[in-house]
Amino acid sequence: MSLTLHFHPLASFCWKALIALYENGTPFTPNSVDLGNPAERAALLKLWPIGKFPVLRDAARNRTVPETSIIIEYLDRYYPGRTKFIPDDPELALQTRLRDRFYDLYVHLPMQKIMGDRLRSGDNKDPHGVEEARAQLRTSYGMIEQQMAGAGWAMGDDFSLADCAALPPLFYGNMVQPFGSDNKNLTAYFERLKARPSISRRPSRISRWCRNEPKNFRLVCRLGGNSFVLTSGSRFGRRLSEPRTRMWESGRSTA
Ligand SMILES: N[C@@H](CCC(=O)N[C@@H](CS)C(=O)NCC(=O)O)C(=O)O
Repeated sequence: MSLTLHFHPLASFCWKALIALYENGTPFTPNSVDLGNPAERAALLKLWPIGKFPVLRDAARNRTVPETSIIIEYLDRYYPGRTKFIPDDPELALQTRLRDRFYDLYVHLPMQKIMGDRLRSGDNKDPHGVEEARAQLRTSYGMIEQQMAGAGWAMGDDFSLADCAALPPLFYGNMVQPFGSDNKNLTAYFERLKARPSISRRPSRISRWCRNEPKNFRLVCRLGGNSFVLTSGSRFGRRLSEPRTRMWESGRSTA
């Protein structure tokens, strides 16, 4: 198998790439990266010194591809399938990329800001930044409400890159800044996304964590024979000083 995805099964941006791979049944080897393991972290940094995942490695073409939007465009070009993530029509392609940017920059990043702040210790909290992020999410939800006035996908009839980008931040976003009663179209779109087979394959047990707003939590998720544990002691917020070593814990599962 030529493709390897270096990722973590609970990381929201990793879901975006996974959705694209599952969507077309593209064969790949999953390599879950435990950032708390110095050797695994060093291996990821060697591939992509920025140190963020997912990263796609294509042995057949000797290419290392970081950044989810680029990974999905790469898959579209070199490993095409039934779902075409970026339309051929240049104008539609531009609009699709714009929606993708919208979801990454104006839904995903503010969601990460709020989520990350919850896990920071008292001294390091950033209430002003969190309030800005909440305001951004409310604005973005309002825009999606207008965009999704009809049924269907972000770009209309065809599932695309924009939908891959939409699900992960909406999933966590709804948890940290719940959709309002005036977000009916957004809520309906979110339900359609969750029902899509490529999406319902993501780690199922995570929904349990989401229902119980995590202050003290322990989330266990199984994927491909590995079990992963995320606890309230794993602090996103300390990640600038000592963080990566604490973010995720993983271990072999016998189940
Ligand atoms: N722009 C990147 C964002 C990737 C990203 O933020 N990944 C997060 C996981 S959701 C990560 O690597 N976090 C670990 C860290 O920052 O140490 C993309 O689209 O791939």
